[in-house]
Amino acid sequence: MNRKISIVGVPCDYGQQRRGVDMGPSAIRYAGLQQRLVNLGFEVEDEGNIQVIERNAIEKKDEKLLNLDEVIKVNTALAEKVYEVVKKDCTPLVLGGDHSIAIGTLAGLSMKYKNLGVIWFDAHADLNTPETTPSGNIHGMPLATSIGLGHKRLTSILHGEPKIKAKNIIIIGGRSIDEGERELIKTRGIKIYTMHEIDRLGMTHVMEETVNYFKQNEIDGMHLSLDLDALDPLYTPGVGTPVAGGITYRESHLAMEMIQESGLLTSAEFVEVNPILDERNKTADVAVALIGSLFGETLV
Ligand code: 4U7
Ligand code: MN
Ligand code: MN
Ligand code: MN
Repeated sequence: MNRKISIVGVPCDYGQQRRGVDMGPSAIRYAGLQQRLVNLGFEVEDEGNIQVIERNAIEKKDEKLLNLDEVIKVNTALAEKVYEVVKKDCTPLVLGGDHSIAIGTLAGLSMKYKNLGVIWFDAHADLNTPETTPSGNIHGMPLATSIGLGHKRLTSILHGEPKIKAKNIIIIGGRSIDEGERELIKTRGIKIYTMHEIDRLGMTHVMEETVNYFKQNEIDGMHLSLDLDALDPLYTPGVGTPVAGGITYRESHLAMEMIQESGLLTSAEFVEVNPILDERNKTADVAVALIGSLFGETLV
């Protein structure tokens, strides 16, 4: 990883029904993000926010995929921004926003990385398609979209090819997986460490296997997409779709530290922080602490 980080905020809440997650980027910045990275010796440029049109101004349409036009608009702009950032050899650090924004991040990254490894730290698999979605919420679809499955207008953002390969995805923390997602995990050979495997193997083993797997696949870059609902709601209550029985504070830090140690990381995004549902910015504080570990803070 190089020593230049570009922060990109995406105040988007169109991928799901609740308000609040649009304030995620502000909450994470307010928790001291930039200083934390500067203290680690990085040159940090805050690129500001991707422009998102005010939600109240939108008339509600009767559509299967909620706010499809707006999600496409935000993600197209984000994809172009991420591409711009990697072109100037900076490390993108994207702040959400709901998880639909991973569609744009991965589209942008795909312009540079042709064999990108993706760690999907999440309670959910985000592998729904318009056919399988139980909710119509696009934040449950970014992984499927990025392997080329889903609404044509979403899969063709920036270009029409799949943005990542199914075999280069590792989901960590899964504990709320829908039927259609289960099917895709099996048929497409997507790797997943559910809470059951994390309990049995321990996070150390899970992360060692993750790093070795990516090395075997000869990835040319590694992206971390971290949904704060991967952690137990005890530590990150400010998320829209909390699921009990999650990853602990220390386990998640250990995972970040081991990603840093691997030397493979080339980009990251932190999503789904919802300050309205939070307790005194606790979830944003955890996000910033995790980012600290991810970028090299050590305990001594
Ligand atoms: B998140 C869900 F049905 N699977 O598709 C869906 F359970 O980005 C939840 O991981 C998706 O927070 C959660 O709506 C999306 C549901
Ligand atoms: Mn998610
Ligand atoms: Mn989730
Ligand atoms: Mn969520």
